[in-house]
Amino acid sequence: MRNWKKVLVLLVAAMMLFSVAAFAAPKQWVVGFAQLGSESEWRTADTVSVQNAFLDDPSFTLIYSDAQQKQENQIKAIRSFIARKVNAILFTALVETGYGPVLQEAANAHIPVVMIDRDVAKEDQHLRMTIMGSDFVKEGQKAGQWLADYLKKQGIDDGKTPIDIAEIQGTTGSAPAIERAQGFRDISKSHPNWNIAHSQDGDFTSSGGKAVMEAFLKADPKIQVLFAHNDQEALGAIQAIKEAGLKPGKDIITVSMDGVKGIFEAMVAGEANCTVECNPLLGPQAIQALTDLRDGKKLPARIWTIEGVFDQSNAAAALPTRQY
Ligand code: GYE
Repeated sequence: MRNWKKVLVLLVAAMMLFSVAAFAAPKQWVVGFAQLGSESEWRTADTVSVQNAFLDDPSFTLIYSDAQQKQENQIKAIRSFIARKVNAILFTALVETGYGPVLQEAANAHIPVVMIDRDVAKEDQHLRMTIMGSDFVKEGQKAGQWLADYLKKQGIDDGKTPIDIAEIQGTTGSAPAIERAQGFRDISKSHPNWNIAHSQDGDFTSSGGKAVMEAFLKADPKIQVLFAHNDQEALGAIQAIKEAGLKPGKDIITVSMDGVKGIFEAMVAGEANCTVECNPLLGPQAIQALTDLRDGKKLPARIWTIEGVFDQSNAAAALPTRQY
């Protein structure tokens, strides 16, 4: 009889422990990530950051999809996530428009969509939970402000003589291309002698940047400044400038965005002038947002990333600490 009681007590204790453990263990979530492609060092760092954050948290399983910079592939990927009844979708929109119907399908299936890096257009933003990433308008303004300060310090800009600027834009219709262009113009409009003489899409790639810069240089030998929407395009353009027999960083001043290692090396070599940081290491933020969502917490409408500006004055010191 006594033994019976002991067994019973032990059994009840074990059951209690088990139920506490079952209660404490987070619910397993499957999350689909509709990434847009692998067009730049930045994108690779971003993808790896998300994948590593998922590996670090076994309560989440990641289904990863690379759309190879094609919108229709992204739409297909999101539809397949819905069909698989994932718990949530992480989504980086290649361009801002054209995702309304598929986002509506996710909403109808009660699958929350969390944007990471590039957002969708205003009219579709009610169909996603939140957006995490950079302030692209501010990045454009930082680039313009750096340029204004630099030209002044170098005695290049007297406020009257025209300054010929070439702009290599990011993928047409994408949030960073639209907003970086806008931010830069917020600053350039108070410099009437700045002339954005050329502006073309380099698709955020090095080969795109090189081809666009080659065409610019053929058409116009007076270009003094290159403003590229990402470092990858700037690195391609630097190549084109060198091949044209000019010195990048001297004959043509460069300013671009991201802060990838390649541009730091170019700055240290004197071949690039400035990069405005855009942090791709969004994985931990993504996991945090998904955890909050799973716990039933309300997500903030916008999760910002904090970033700096680097030029030849601090590039060498910062290079060893760069993580991407
Ligand atoms: O600047 C660029 C990438 O969306 C912020 O996309 C991102 C941009 C980044 O290809 O390198």
